Amino acid sequence: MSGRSEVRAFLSLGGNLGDPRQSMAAALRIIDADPATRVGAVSSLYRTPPWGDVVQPDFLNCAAEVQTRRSARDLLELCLGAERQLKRVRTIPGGPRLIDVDVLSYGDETVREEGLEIPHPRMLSRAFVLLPLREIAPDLLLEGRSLDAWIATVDSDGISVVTEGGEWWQA
Ligand code: PH2
Ligand code: MG
Ligand code: MG
Repeated sequence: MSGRSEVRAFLSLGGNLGDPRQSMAAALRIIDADPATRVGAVSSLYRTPPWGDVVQPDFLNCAAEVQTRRSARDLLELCLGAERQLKRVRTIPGGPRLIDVDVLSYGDETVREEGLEIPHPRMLSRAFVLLPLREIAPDLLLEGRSLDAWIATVDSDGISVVTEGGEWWQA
């Protein structure tokens, strides 16, 4: 792993049970403590209405940039390990959760494997992913279009910033 050069990846974090701010901060600290990965820019913390068909509380969401020498699969494992360490239990698909850490992109690679799809297949239709991501990567192109262009196609109603700036996760 040490021979591999660094790749810039983007993560989406969220949660709507317990203390999601603490869980998201703890997840980012776990990821940053990995010897092959460091957390770069982190977005403000956003409150977002639940997306999808499950009736559930509002979420907190953010986006984070990481630089990593892990492969895409190993980066996902790091994120899932952080979820496990924070005692995430998987119940209803798309339902309430303490913490969710998704890999949105990994360099400019496309991966379509069992359990690992990068870019994340549903990110382009989700304002709770796109708004935080634009804050830290305003020039990122997804499928050749800017985040501004994608955001113009989604419903951003009800989304607000609860903690401005990218420092909220640091101890
Ligand atoms: N995650 C989901 C389902 N719905 N809605 C919001 N606002 N934020 C999320 O992180 C979220 C969701 C499943 O991953
Ligand atoms: Mg998710
Ligand atoms: Mg997930």
